[in-house]
Amino acid sequence: MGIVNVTDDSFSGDGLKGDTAAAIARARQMAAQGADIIDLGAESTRPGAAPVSPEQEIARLLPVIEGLKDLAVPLSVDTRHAATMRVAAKAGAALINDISALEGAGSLAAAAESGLPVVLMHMQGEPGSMQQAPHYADVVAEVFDYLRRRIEACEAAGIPRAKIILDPGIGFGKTPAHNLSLLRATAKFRDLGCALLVGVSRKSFIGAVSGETDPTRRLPGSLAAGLWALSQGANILRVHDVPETVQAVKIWRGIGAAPVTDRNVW
Ligand code: 9MG
Repeated sequence: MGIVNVTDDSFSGDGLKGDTAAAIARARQMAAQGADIIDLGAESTRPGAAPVSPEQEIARLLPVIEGLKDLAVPLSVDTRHAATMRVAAKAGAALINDISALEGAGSLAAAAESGLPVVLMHMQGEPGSMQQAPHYADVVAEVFDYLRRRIEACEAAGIPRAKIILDPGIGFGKTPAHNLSLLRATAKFRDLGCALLVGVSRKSFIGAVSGETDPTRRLPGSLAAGLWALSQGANILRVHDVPETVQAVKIWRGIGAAPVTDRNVW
């Protein structure tokens, strides 16, 4: 899943500041480079970021979705707003990616009516303040339990489990240690019976562990964490660096697909 941020800013330095033509070009480039999904977002989720109104969000996203109508790769819309979900679904979006796991007013109903698959992500707090004092007694158990309850809420609203993709929300109200614990436990989230999405690309825990302060220089750490997640059962990686990730995944898959015999194992 390639990330296209039509935001004023972005923690990773890739915000396209509402530039429709640049967002369309970036999405087409990512599709040509091998992305299977393009995630379009118009609200920065950088820690400390201010919220965006649904009207602003729609004004930024709709022309981009319309400009990509002919793209063979499905579009995901990254939004917490029911109004945006409705407009995006009508315009042709194929997936709803909600960092608030459809907790917003009317979001469960809007997503259910759309019939689209949904990404339910865990976040402690709000983007504006979530990194001030993240706290858990047991981060894996709490995130697992939260996602289980959100699956139940979705099913009650008419969204079947088969259309639900879960995401532990790396970096959303979590310390570096919380993020590492969640990644270590990736396989456990498969017990919930849904596909898994993981977003580690350029995130601050990679900086905390490696010492790399510039997010645009965190590709090696992003690939290491992403391949770990895939090896533990994740199905989708949300990434900024599409061609590099596609190459890494091809090699990872090739190794996994090779027949293992006592002749070719050294
Ligand atoms: C919008 N956004 C930013 N980071 C994300 C992540 O890790 N997962 C999902 N689903 N969305 C994200």
